[in-house]
Amino acid sequence: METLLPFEDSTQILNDAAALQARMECDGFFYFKGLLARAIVLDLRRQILGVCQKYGWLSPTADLMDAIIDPVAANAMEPFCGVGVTQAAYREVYKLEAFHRLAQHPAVLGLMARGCGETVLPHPRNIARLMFPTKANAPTPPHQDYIHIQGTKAVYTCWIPLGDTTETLGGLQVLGGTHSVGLLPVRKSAGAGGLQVVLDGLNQTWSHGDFTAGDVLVFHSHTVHRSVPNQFPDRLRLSVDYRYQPVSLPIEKGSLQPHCAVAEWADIYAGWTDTSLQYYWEQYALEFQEYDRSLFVTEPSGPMMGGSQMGGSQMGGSQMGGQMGGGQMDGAMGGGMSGPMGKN
Ligand SMILES: O=C(O)CCC(=O)C(=O)O
Repeated sequence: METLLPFEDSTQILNDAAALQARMECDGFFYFKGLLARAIVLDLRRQILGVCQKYGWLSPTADLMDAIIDPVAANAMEPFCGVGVTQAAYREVYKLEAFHRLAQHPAVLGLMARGCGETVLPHPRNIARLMFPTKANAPTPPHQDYIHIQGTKAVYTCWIPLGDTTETLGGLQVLGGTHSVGLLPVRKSAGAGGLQVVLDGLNQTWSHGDFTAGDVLVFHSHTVHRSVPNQFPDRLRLSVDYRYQPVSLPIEKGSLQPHCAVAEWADIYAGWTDTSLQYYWEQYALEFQEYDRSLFVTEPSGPMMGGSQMGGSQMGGSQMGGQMGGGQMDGAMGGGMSGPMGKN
């Protein structure tokens, strides 16, 4: 049975590294109300919506910032790699300097450095989600990010809604405490990532709430999370997923590549004003960890979980893994955390 618990705002402990680490150790996530200035988030929203407008997927009569879709045009598009729009449009979004700059906003980097207790490495493989409420874009199923990202389990996702995002619009929910249960079995599923964890027997108290522009949700790579269905037939949900880890821990090489090979870095960086946002990871002597395919085994789909019932795909590993950020698939590590926000 599922129950819901409202997000608790962690702003009071924002500058307290020990308290942040203790909360992550206990809950596997934290939520900050208004961590970012609304204007910065809305500026990126405007730029991304500008791309959608160019492709004709938004209503020509509505205010751009309301993100009202043109249903005929939106339903005709074929979304790429779980991001909600075509590869060509995603490439344009991926080239936006502001999209990558937000990942390195001082408020986010400071928070992640305090949580990690050492220099933090933002993964350059940032992800934008332009979730048009179309048949092709199913909600993101409950999953753990680690299977897609690997390297170290001490990878943390910052999920940032680009605009006010009520649950009716399809926000994110997290299952607190699941960072300590180890990697759960998976089944194929519709939605970004193409896999859902099997939650049988687990306490399902989902933390949830409405987000406003500027809010940030941070969770451990083992923490189960999901999006909820967008109930608006005509409104687009926009968000970004950014990942961070302690620089001293191993990383899987794919985390340093553009998401889903949407373009080359040289092409993405063309015309940027801030070169410090480019190739910044090359300053570190990183330890690399091979992607582990050996433990990826999907369980048979249960009732209501199969791809066809949910309109899901029958994709193979590399296609599915890429959608959540992993260039590849699979992987497993034991549960539990150690050290600041979990150090391995
Ligand atoms: O925004 C979504 O629908 C999925 C986000 C997600 O799963 C993540 O950030 O890891």
